[in-house]
Amino acid sequence: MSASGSKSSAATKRPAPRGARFWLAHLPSVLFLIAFALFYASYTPYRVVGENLLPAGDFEVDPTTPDSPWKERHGEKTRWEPGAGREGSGAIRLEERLGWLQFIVENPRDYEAFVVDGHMKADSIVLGERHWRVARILLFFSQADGRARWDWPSEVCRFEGSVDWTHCRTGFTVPDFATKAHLLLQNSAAEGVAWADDVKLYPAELKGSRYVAWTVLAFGWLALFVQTFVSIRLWRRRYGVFVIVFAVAIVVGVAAPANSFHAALDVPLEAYETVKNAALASEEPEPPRKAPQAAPMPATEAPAADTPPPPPLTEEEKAAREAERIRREEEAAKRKAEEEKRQRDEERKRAIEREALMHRVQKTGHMVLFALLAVFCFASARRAWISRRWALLGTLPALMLFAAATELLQLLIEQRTPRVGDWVLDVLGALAGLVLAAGFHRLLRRSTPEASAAE
Ligand SMILES: [Ca+2]
Repeated sequence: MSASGSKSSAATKRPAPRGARFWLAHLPSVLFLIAFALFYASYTPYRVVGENLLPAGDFEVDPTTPDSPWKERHGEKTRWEPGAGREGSGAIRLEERLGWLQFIVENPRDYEAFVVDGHMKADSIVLGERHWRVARILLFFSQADGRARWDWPSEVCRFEGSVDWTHCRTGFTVPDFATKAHLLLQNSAAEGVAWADDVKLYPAELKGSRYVAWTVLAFGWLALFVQTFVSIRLWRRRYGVFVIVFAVAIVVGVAAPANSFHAALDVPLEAYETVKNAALASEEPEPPRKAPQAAPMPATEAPAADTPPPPPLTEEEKAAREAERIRREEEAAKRKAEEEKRQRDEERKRAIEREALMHRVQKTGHMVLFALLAVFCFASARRAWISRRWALLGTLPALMLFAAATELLQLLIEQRTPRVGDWVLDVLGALAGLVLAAGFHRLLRRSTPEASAAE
């Protein structure tokens, strides 16, 4: 079929059967991808190499006492419930809006990887205003300055609605930046209660067989798409170059480590901050300078300067001044601490906002790229004299397959995780592009009669 594909201008009169044959020829690749996905569903690249590191993860003793190795901050939201756990044992109860319990590993770099194993039960969990505001088990890493790094995979499992005890198990490679690992049981949902029980944290290593799995996938990928591109000589077709450009853009977007998005997003955000701060500085005539000036020259001494030679200070006066000085210093220190806390809170808020923004940018960008890819696939298929029906029937499954393959490709990238939800978004984007392209095509055909005569 590659021979007939290259002579598209000569063979203008045979639309539908070729479309069918074209997609049938790809059946083996499709089957391969499905088989690989099924295999990978039961495969993990992590091997447990040691004993459970978590003390009292079965919650048979209260983990919220001050001497417990577990830490929690939102006291009343995090409660030990004997009898609420699996098979009538004890469990930890986490209530809506930030009930959480944390265990910190102080030396994560001693391990190559971790495997988190645990159980969670949820009752009427309602998603909050952010995509992560649900009931979850997490393992996240923080760096030397104490900041948590959300650009590294962290989610073990998440729960919405009501579910009975559910088992989750996920592996995480320890990143180079990690100075601490945090195992977190969290309920930050808008509403609902969650329980966690039998939580374990195992030291692990990466299996050598993961390279075999990755190589097989990489070959399948090449077979599926590069072979297609070459066999139909996509680059020589009208709009074919656009198809290639957008397909490559999507693959690069998927393959790029998540923190490169953070870095890319930092540039405009920092520029915005700089401009905003500069604008604020020029509007306000140096307000912060007044406060430090007032501190060394207390206002209470001002009237004393008017009276002629000041009498020598009595002991009481000296003591009073000294007390006053200490009081001022303490006040200044308190103000400074408050200011620092405010700045830290602000920084954290900004980091959360930025994470949310990055999430939206990434998802929207992906959908837009798939819509554009769909438009040019449709245009290119039409140009190759595949009928409109086949252009639609052929392009949509091809795009769905491409989307699935890009999700699978994320298995090869340590910091990315394939998600069905992402695939659905991609397909929605492609669908929107196809509807647009087909609608536009129909409009064009109505306005140019010779085009419809060629049908
Ligand atoms: Ca238990």
